[in-house]
Amino acid sequence: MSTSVTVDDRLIQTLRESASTVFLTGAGVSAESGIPTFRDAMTGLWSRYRPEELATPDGFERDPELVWRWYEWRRGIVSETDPNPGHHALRRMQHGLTTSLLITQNVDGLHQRAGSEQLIELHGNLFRNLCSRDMHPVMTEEWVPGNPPRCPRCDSLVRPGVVWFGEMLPPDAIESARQAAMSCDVFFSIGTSAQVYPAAQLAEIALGNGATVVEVNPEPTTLTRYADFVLSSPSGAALPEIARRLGPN
Ligand code: BJW
Repeated sequence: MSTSVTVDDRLIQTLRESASTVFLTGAGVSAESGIPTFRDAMTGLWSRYRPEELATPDGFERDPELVWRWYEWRRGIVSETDPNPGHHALRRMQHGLTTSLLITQNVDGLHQRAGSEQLIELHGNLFRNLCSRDMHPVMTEEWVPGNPPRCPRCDSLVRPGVVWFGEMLPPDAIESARQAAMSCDVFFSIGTSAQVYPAAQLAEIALGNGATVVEVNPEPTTLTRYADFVLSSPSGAALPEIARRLGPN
């Protein structure tokens, strides 16, 4: 990545002194792997597809095949990508910090593939499936591509294991994320438009509890004016530079 990024010395010092650091990531972190974001004006998924048709329980009830095929298409995109320098830098930064937690809204599994460990997935994972009746996990091997399969236990339709609009986030995940945001010294908001709740509330919680808030995003968001440090660069450039400045690990 050739973009040059300047990282404030005070941010590096604050990070070195931080007893607990939280990283919240969104779709922008995976953009440089070639995965479309949701809300970017020209390239985001929601500029081409209607969220209420594809990412709601009602949409799935109306047209399960359409929804299933859309998720199959997205699984295909993700399967052909790799973690980018931003994902790898996050893993290195986590190894170098005293205590840290990575909270992601992403469903692509790229943080895990980059080797990140202390990780919470708030919105599920594209590569898991659930029974649409009682949401128990269903293994994925036996169906014809393109059609939503049936649950082997109860014959209900199988659905993607992601959190749609109007659905609750996994209670343990959001509770742990809130606790971490409440008690951290430094909170990073990386590659997210900060528009979707309750994930967007985490930065507000951290701010309210006096954490140093850092935003990494080439575009301004509603959080920008409240952040202590803003790196207006792609995460694939900014995060490796922060990791480099923090030192070898
Ligand atoms: C870069 C970059 C680079 C680009 N480097 N950066 C009315 C009806 C129903 C619900 C609601 C309602 N009003 C409010 C709600 C609540 C709703 C909500 O927040 N809606 C708002 C949109 C208004 N939330 C929910 O429904 C949540 N559940 C809930 O609240 O339960 C309680 C409840 C129950 C019943 C009723 C009401 C409340 C669930 C939210 C689930 C979100 N699901 C999705 C889809 C997941 C599955 C899938 O992938 O298909 O999650 S939506 C989508 O948005 C996805 C993302 O995780 C999420 C956040 O998006 P993100 O990551 O911020 O991406 P973008 O595209 O928005 O931003 C990318 C950013 O990257 C941009 O800023 C770029 O500039 C930047 N960028 N390149 C760094 N290289």
